[in-house]
Amino acid sequence: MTMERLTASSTLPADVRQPAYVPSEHGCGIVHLGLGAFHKAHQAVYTDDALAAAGGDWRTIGASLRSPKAAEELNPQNGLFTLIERGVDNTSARVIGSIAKVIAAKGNSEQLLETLSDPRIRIASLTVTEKAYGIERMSGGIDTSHPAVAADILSPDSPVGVLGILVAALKRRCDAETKPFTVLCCDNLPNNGAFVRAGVLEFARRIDPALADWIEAQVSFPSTMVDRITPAATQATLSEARDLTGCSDLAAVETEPFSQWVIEDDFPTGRPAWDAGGALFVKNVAQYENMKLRMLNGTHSMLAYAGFLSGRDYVCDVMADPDLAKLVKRHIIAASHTLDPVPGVDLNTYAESLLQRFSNPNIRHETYQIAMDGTEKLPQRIFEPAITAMERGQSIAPFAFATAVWMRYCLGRTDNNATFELRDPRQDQIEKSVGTIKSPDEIATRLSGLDGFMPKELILDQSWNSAVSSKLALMLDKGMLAALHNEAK
Ligand code: CS2
Repeated sequence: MTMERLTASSTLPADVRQPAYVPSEHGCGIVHLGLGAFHKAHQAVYTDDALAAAGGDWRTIGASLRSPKAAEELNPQNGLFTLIERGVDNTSARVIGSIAKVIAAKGNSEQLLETLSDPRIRIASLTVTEKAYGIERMSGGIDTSHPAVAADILSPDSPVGVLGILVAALKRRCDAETKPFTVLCCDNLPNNGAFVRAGVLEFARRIDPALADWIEAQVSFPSTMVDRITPAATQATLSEARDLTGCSDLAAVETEPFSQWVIEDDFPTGRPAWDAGGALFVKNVAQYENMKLRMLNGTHSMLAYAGFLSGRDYVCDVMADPDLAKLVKRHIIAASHTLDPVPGVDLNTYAESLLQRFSNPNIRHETYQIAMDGTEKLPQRIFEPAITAMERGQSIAPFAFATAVWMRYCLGRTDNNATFELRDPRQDQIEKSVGTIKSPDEIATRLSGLDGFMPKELILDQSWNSAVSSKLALMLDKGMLAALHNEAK
């Protein structure tokens, strides 16, 4: 028997929480670019809470720039989807009503631009991943070799990339003399608001300097720290959603109970009452962002490479391995020592909560998923804290180890010579630079030298280089398990 799709007219079991408002009675105030599992498990939930608590025309129109999948999954369901929360001891399901619809914008951004031109849209939020922006990390300038940036400079009126779409939409708002939307970056990047602002301004200046001046004066780009561990949805997610709701839901997602959102409160044209869902509005997000990037994400990247290369498929398997668990703890503590105090947060308690979150056996978070896009992640997660550790005279070993294990991963084969895809935007450059080279020193030198990747402070430091290459050498000589055991001693 085929089960009915989840829609606004589905009757749901009493233990499935439903929107405490009538979704169709609320207009849209947000466009979200990059509508994937993370948005559904995070911002969409805060907006659902805000609509329930304070009402308002704040539903979200999603857009996906890469694949039509999100639109195909959500539009036939009136934007509704099931959020499965998996704690250590219990699982619960909740249907979220904050998404109105999704626009599939790949290859045709006109509908999205029209939507963004509507003055009722007051926020354009983003979770497009680090690599989608086309902004150079070190200089903060736009990367004209990024395919979308290059294409959009040539055809700014029919943009395909993030910067091009934001600038073309803001141009329409400026031309129509309507107030702009606030740009809310929710990607895991330090000072993410200022980062996107710099990219948008430079892109705009290239095509229309007067527009750049208008954006500079009118548009706000608050920074945010977002956190919720959300593995990619699988068939198991969808079948559990069926069991829990009695409906077929192709858009279901699963996530952990923990959730955090810290936002710089700078929304000249208003915002939902996200604080009703527990979001924290602050003046300065930087300390929170660094805490999360260095302690959570930095450790994640280290454990993803170390775990994947030693045959651990999931983060919870990593935590069940005594050597790896020790290295995880060591990394979290070392990262915490590179931070300045974070208002209202006890870093030891935060460290403890990370260990528990990583150990949750019901969250099947693949190490291979986290390993993706290393060149986009290591600078802020590993290199920045490594420099601070160096300046403060603290041990650099945990950061050198994380770097070495990423380099080992870049060779694209396990100890048993099984090959795998790196899944990194600079995969070709990585493969070319390491080729068939065998010497660990040479591999380390070449990967450290990838253009614009590792900061000079590290490249020029003798003790850093020898720590990285000796750790890599051990992995290559003795194999991953022995190297991990040695590192964890
Ligand atoms: C992870 C993050 O895939 C990754 O790189 O480190 O997606 C992480 O799970 C989230 O930032 C948690 O909030």
